[in-house]
Amino acid sequence: MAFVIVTAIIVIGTVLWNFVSPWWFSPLASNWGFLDTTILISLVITGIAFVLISAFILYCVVKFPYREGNKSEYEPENPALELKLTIITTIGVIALLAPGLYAWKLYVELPVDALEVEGVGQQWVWSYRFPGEDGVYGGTNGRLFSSKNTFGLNPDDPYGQDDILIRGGEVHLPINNKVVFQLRSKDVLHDFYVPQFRAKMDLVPGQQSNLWFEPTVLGTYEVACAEYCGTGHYAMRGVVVVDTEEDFKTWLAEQPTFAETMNEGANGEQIVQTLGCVACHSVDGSDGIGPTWRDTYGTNRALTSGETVVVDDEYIKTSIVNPMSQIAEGYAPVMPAYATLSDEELTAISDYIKTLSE
Ligand SMILES: [Cu+2]
Repeated sequence: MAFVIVTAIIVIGTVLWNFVSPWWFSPLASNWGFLDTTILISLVITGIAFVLISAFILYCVVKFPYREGNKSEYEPENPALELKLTIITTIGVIALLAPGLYAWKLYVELPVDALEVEGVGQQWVWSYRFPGEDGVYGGTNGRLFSSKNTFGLNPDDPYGQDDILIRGGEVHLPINNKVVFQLRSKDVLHDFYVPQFRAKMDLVPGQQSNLWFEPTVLGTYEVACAEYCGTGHYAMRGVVVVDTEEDFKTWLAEQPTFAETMNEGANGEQIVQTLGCVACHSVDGSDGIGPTWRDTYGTNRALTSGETVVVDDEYIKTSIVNPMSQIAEGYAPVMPAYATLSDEELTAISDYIKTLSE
């Protein structure tokens, strides 16, 4: 009897939890309400199956308890019952699958009249590219990636010159406008996910994946990488700001084109944002995967080798080019080497870190 009572409480509690739980969908801010409906249909169908099967088990426990001399009947075939169960199960499976397949069809059919944005993921930062005035993206090639040309754009491609580059992790989108994201990754698997938009897509190195949605509520939303991508995965965050059409246009006009970024001098703050250094090294003093940069220039640093060194230009530059040669005490040896940075760029980074100690 105790089994029946405890099981009944668990079943009733599980069902009730779905109604009182504080963990529900975040407020919807896109056209993908149908995805919520699909999840709810699955929840209701599996919920009904769960309750019915649990009730059947409890009924059997009560109705057929063990008694001396009782014997169970041997009944290997029961065509009528098998037919009934097959029909019910088939209807259940169809009801579970059909809404999902329909949603997937809508999801993978890209709208033609949409605004196009390219989303680029790398450990552990997001960046974006708009095709610019001509509406055509310039060609890219993985071999062209550098600390300056972080999108790997072909500098000789006329279509690429006006491409608008968003390097700081914050992208703006106009409200009530369909947006197609073309996603690519520079290193490992990532996943572009804004919970309020519901839409979600993997970024796969070496290929392009697509995602579309229509933002329907003004506001600021967090992009969270939803595919484990290394030590700094938790810090791979970005921001999507949904603007009015007018605000969006003003914002877009202020962003640099590819041609402009290729002509600009080395800017330390820009470089560390573009390379994603700030995912691990905070500028506000908080501790991260690596040491913070706030108020560290000129201080002493203990290394795992037992030595103590002064944080100066030399130490900073060596740490970037050859991080394994001097690991700070208390931190894991996980920093990638940035050996392709020019001396001008290294100096710019060091100068930037220096300004954080003044
Ligand atoms: Cu990631």
